[in-house]
Amino acid sequence: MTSYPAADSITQSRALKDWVDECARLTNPDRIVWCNGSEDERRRLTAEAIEAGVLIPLNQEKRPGCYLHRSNPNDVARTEEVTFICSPTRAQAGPTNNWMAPGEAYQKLGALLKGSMKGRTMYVIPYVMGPLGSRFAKVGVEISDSIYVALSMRIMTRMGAAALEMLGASDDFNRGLHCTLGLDPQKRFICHFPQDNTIWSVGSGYGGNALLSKKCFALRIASWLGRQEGWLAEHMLILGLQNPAGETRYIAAAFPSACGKTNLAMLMPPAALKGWKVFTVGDDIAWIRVGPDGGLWATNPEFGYFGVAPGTSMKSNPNAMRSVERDALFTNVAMTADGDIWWEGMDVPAPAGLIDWRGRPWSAASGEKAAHPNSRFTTPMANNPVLSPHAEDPQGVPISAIIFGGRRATTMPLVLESRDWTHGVYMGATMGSETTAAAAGQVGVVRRDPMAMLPFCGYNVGDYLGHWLEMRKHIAKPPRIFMVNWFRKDAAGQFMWPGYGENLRVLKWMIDRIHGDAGARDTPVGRVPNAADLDLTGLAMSAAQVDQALAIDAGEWKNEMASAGEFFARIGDTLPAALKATHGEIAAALGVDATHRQAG
Ligand code: GTP
Ligand code: SPV
Ligand code: MN
Repeated sequence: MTSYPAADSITQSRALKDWVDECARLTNPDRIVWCNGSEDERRRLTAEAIEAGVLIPLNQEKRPGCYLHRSNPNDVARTEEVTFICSPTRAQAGPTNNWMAPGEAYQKLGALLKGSMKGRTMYVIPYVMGPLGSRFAKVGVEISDSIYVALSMRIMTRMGAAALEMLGASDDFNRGLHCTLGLDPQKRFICHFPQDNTIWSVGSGYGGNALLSKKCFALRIASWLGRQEGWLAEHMLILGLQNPAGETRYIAAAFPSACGKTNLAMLMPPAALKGWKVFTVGDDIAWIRVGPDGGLWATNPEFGYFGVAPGTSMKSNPNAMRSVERDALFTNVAMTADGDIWWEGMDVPAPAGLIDWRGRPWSAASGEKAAHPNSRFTTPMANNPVLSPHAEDPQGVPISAIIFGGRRATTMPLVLESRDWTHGVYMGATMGSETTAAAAGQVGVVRRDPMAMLPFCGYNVGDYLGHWLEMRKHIAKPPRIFMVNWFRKDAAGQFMWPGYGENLRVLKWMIDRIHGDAGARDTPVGRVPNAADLDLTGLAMSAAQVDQALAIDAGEWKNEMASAGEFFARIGDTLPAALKATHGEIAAALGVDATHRQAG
């Protein structure tokens, strides 16, 4: 097998060279290509991907540098049931993760990987997560036989020479080995070895399964590193909110997959709220540390966005639409007759001659979606017209508020403020949300998704919640914690709240609660504004309608408490006592039994 260029001319890390050799001996590729992240390399790989039918050029006049990828129809979302945490013991993975013994996993996947790259190219993809030169930053190297992965990684991460420079002669890097294995669902396993800083992923080419920098490293492995090292790796967007006086405050928000992070991070303020601006620091992942001032500081470890396409329009998220005007990869969207893109909820009628996400002619009469519900765009964050000037700040940004939020048709009010850190952690810990198309399986089922990390926590969830509580001791100036729900529905099944840009009104209330004098009423489950406490200037909704979105329904909360209680029981021994106590106090205040589901 040949290597371009020779490893010795590229890296001083003996450990890296040895590991690449080891992977090559196992998988037996025809050639090894070390990626350097250059523009020349992008052109070359793109041409090869087009030649191989992996990428389809879009209309280069309308969308310069943009390409379409159609995935195997059996490989369109993360697959949680074949995702494993391979810690030494089952207890370390905890009750919410699939566990496989490390020896068994290495053996099982090793057998699948044996000779698996014969006839193929092995890409060695070094990357940095976090701003260059930052104490937050970490190096990873992904080895993959997928040219789509290589091209995506150069958008999503700081890929190539910069990573090898940061690594130097060190052996401290995440080792990610990925092989597509013909995309056979029977051979699909995503295995994490936190104790070895290693990920082995086989049988899938899909985003979160295959771009190992993202959920695998920056959340599952990093959450575990964060516990060892005293910081937090979270499934959170980070935004800067600038008021008319020009002061900017930063907010981090955790919502489950396909529940609104990218949209909130790029929010376009409503015209009626003059002088307010939102800037994006990150749209999916936050690495958070205690800063020298005793507050929490956050960075976005990524370099691009892997965003949900359907529902994105010039009306709902104009900044996202502008971010995909050039140099974007689209996966599983529909293609127009003139080589442009289209998806449901783009707010332009489906043009004639549309080709669906599988490459077949589409007609509205088919009753099928033209774009896959989990179709996505991959685009450099530099394309974002409202990218924060601090998005690459090595120090990160100081966090004033943390938000947890789910997709809930009932129960959860538009916004809820916690009483203190422990109550806020309780809110995050008991969060529920309806499942979405971002993961394979049934859509629309409410499940407990603590801190939006259920599929992404790399260790025992009880210990994870304990780590959140423990962090408080090191934070002299803790951010305030809130809960939101943009997705509550009325009796007719319509969203009660218009969402998107209008969500700014809720963020403004939060900042006014922290730094100003906005009002709220106390309830057993937290503090809630009355409609009169929110700035509703220019909003086409009556105060009564807003109050409906803010209502706390005792009957709904009885079920909510029971469901949270069941989840806590499932966590078992490792559940922190303080959270159990908070649960009991709230249940008592609501006058309900804390452990058993109520009839009706
Ligand atoms: P991941 O990338 O999977 O982590 O998703 P995400 O949390 O970034 O979700 P995203 O912002 O892409 O939104 C997912 C879907 O929710 C899209 O179809 C959006 O149009 C829709 N959505 C986002 N914000 C709102 C909102 O405020 N109200 C309503 N009704 N829908 C929203
Ligand atoms: C999510 O599912 O939360 C995503 C997409 O952000 S993926 O990268 O596939 O995890
Ligand atoms: Mn996500």
